[in-house]
Amino acid sequence: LPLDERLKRRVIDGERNGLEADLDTAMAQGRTPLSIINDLLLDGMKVVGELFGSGQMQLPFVLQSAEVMKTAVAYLEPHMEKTDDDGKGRIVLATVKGDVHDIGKNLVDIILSNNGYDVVNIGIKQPINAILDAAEEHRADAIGMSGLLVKSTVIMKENLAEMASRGVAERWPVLLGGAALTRAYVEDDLRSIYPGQVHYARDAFEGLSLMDRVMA
Ligand code: B1M
Repeated sequence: LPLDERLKRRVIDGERNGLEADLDTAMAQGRTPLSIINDLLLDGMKVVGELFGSGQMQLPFVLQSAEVMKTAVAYLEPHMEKTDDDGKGRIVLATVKGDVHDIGKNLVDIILSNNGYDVVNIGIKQPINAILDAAEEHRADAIGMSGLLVKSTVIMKENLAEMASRGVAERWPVLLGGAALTRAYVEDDLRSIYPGQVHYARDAFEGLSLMDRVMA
């Protein structure tokens, strides 16, 4: 297979042997780490999602695909461009309660960290109390919640309602992202229950531009 196709295939097949060598070759050929992730590896992940969703792929294989994705991102990360900016603001990032998906959240972490933000990534399955405690403790300027399950979109709504009832909505602008969310749900439904700022980020780059806007 041609290199691009092979890298995509590695994610679909969960094949790690020789992954680093292929990543090196792709970079040597002039592909940026971000283009490898966005244009090749995430394409493979999309196929995995489709195969899993239609019952053609079982969970242990999805896990292997996720491992390839994580290994690749960790390998590429030191090669990514970083700005010299520093101290642009601090964000607490979490995957919401009940949800283990963290590849997207961790990409958001990398993109924000590489672009001058201080990211406090508290991990997966985080209840709202833990998120707010971390935001308080680290004096965060914003909170980012990720979640991929449909159930997580409901949890996000509950979290915002909780923040509103505690009167902390003005303190923390919230960024939301994840495959099950839609812009309309965030901007029409969630904004109406949250007296502070709440924004939908389609991907990690929109997350970055939103942070830039929030901190301006
Ligand atoms: Co899961 N899973 N999974 N899974 N999994 C989905 C989400 C699913 C859509 C697959 C499917 O059925 N087609 C489906 C959800 C269906 C639904 O809710 N309606 C699903 C399911 C059902 C499940 C389990 C319930 C399966 C089971 O146990 N029977 C289980 C859930 C367990 C739980 O959470 N309690 C489960 C488990 C897993 C694995 C552990 C095997 C693995 C996760 C490994 C890991 O993350 N460490 C996994 C995977 C890999 C997927 C798919 C195939 C791929 C997800 C992924 O990493 N995508 C996924 C299919 C899909 O998403 N369509 C699926 C790549 C990643 C970069 O994209 O996270 O969307 P994403 O991030 C994007 C944007 O969304 C955005 O930026 C990123 C791009 O730049 N973004 C943000 C995300 N968060 C953001 C936050 C921001 C800003 C932007 O600011 C704060």
